[in-house]
Amino acid sequence: MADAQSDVGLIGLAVMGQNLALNVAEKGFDISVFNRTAEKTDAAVKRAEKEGLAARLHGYHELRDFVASLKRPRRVIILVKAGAPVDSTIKQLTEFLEPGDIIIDGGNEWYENTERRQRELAARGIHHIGMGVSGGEEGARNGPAMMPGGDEGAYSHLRPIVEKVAAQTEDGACVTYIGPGGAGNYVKMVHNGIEYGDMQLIAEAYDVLKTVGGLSNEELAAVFTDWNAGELDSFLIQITSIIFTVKDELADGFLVDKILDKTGMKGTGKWTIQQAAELSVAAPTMAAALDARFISGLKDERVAAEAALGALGVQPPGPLPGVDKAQLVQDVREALYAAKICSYAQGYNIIRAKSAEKGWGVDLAELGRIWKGGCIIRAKFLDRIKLAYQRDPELPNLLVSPRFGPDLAAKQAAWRRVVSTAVAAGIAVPGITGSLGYFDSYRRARLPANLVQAQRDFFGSHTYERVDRPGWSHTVWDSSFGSADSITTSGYNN
Ligand code: 2AM
Repeated sequence: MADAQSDVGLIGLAVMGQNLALNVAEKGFDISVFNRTAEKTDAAVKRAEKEGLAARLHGYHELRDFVASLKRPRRVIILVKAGAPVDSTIKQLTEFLEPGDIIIDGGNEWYENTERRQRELAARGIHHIGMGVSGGEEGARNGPAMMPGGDEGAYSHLRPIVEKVAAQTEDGACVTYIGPGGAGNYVKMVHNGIEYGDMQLIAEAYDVLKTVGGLSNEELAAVFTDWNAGELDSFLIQITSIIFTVKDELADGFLVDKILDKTGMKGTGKWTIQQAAELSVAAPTMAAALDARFISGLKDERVAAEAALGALGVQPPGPLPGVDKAQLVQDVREALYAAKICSYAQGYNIIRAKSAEKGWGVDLAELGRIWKGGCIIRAKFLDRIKLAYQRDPELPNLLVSPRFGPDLAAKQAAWRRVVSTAVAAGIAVPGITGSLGYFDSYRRARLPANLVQAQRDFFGSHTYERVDRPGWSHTVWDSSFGSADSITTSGYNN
């Protein structure tokens, strides 16, 4: 194929890349594809033939030919492993690119790597867009949510393609320009942190219903199916309801019960919590989800601890006698929803803080809109988040939005009952509890932080502010602990 004719190119033909390439072809664009290992290119071409898309998907074994097949400005999506493989792919690719061409990295890349590449490539007139893609393999094939960040002018060349390739909702395509620099990767990272939180909250709900309520898998499937018809309507609740119905093919029983209780992870959740700490933004629900994954990894230690502490009378949790199952199911549903609102509030506040620090101008309402479809956290309630930020773009916290405050007020009794029940039964619900602690801290005008300030001043002369007069004070709380000679001094500046 000598004539430049493809609308877009894609490098990296693992499953996500193959699926995205087929999706692009299906939407009526010509796409050239390339992979380091040629067999995957051939496999992608074979799949395109099978799916009736061979006329639009063109495989290349040489990078030079691949680039030559693209219309200018060339748009090349790369979906290779994040980190060094992206650098080496860009290095090889840029040998054949020209000023004005656009590289789009669709991987889960650390945002600062994207910003470094943007600077390096800008020196050669090449644009680089970091575009988070969510939706898993199925989303890539049928319509993911996409979060592109970088030069807005370069994005305008990409927009007609991604707006067709993205998932579609009644509210438009699940893609929007996120902001300059690494904003797109950053928002995708927090999306994944929110996803960690959602999955942990659902797992805790499952644990309480199963362990305290004694619900069978059939009952759990019915409960989650019912929940998915209401305010909890979401992809993760839906797939959870299906998981409970799947029988084990190798033995009797359900597959879910045969799966080892050790959670894997790839890093975006950890990055989110590191960022929360960097920005001094509280994110206890997502942090609980991350901690839960760490502890889940200690399977052998947990088995030994259960035996050792069991011998001392610390018994594993079990069903509570006389529990009202219907009430428990209703309470857990409300607790899950309330806890989820708090988790999203944390995620949105991380993005808000970073956007302010970097001057990205991220539109939080738009994130609610594009996450309504395609991505793993897609959920009905994201529409309400969109409306909350449309109504007040400066909203300090979703908890005080007129859209969510009343929900939290209405659900707090059930939420507290679930936490009490779980704690009494000895079931860890750190996500649901973390959310409640977040709510209970944020909603109080006065916290016990006055005592912490007193302690800091006592042992470190860190000074404190008073509630009744301006300025900073220091007190010698007990002269036997220090040598300062004045009792109170003002004007400290810590
Ligand atoms: P491969 O098929 O040749 O291994 C996911 O691993 C994708 O990233 C695959 O398409 C893989 O190509 C690609 N990939 C991983 N490391 C790479 C590298 N250093 N250079 C180019 N592509 C790489």
